[in-house]
Amino acid sequence: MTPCQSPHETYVEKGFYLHPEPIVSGSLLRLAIERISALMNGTYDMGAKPWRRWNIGHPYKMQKIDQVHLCDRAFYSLVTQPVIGEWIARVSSADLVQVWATQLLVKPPGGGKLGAVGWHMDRKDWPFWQGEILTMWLALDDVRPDCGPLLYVQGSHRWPDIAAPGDAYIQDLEAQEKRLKQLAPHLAWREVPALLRAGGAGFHSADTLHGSRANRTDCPRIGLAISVRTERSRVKSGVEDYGYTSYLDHPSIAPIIYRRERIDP
Ligand SMILES: O=C(O)CCC(=O)C(=O)O
Repeated sequence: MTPCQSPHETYVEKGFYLHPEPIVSGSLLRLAIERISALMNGTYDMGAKPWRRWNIGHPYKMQKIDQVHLCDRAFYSLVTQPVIGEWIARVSSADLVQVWATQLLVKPPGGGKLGAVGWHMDRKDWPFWQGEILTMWLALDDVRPDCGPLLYVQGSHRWPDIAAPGDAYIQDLEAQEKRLKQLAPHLAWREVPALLRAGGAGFHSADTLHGSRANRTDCPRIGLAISVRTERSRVKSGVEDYGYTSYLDHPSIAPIIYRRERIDP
């Protein structure tokens, strides 16, 4: 970010924005972190189950809990903190921010490539949306260079379609990178890691190429992905949505976490 650039200008230019310093308080983070082992064990305190659990109990693969805000009060409270909505609105310059998906992401240490997430653009996985969709990746603990931080490819949100949207399930990032570079040798490849203090966040557009490598520390890397729509998004009809767009009228399944008040002249 050049000194006079706003978060929104940086986001528009690079396809992501990093806010390494805490946005939310340590006490809220601790409440959420303390709930993770119960969640992993299938204990939910809001009466609903997650929509999907991925690799729970696997020693090395990324463990994920989809729609964690529906099953746990601490996570619901975290996701709906006004400051989260305000930051997403600041970065995207949106008038309305509505959560439609959350994912608790725990990358265990020691698994090498098994913990990696391949280069991908989220829009490929979310064909049921058109327009503005973005994700805030909130660090629940410090994210250091060797723990397999989320990586963004700067400017990739402007790449033409030829440069393939990638695949999150491929774990050989070097091979993917080589292939992408062959497909589009003229495109600049500049990786930026989301190095964050606990409570800090990275914000990325659904069109920004991102992924993450192995966790080479002794501790899990823990994050919460909060995916939102703004007033500039539309649901594509006739496309399988796995339920994600069916609850947009439901205030707690898809909470609106920011609405800009317009004052009539
Ligand atoms: O946490 C990661 O390493 C990947 C997360 C991701 O792909 C996302 O939040 O869109």
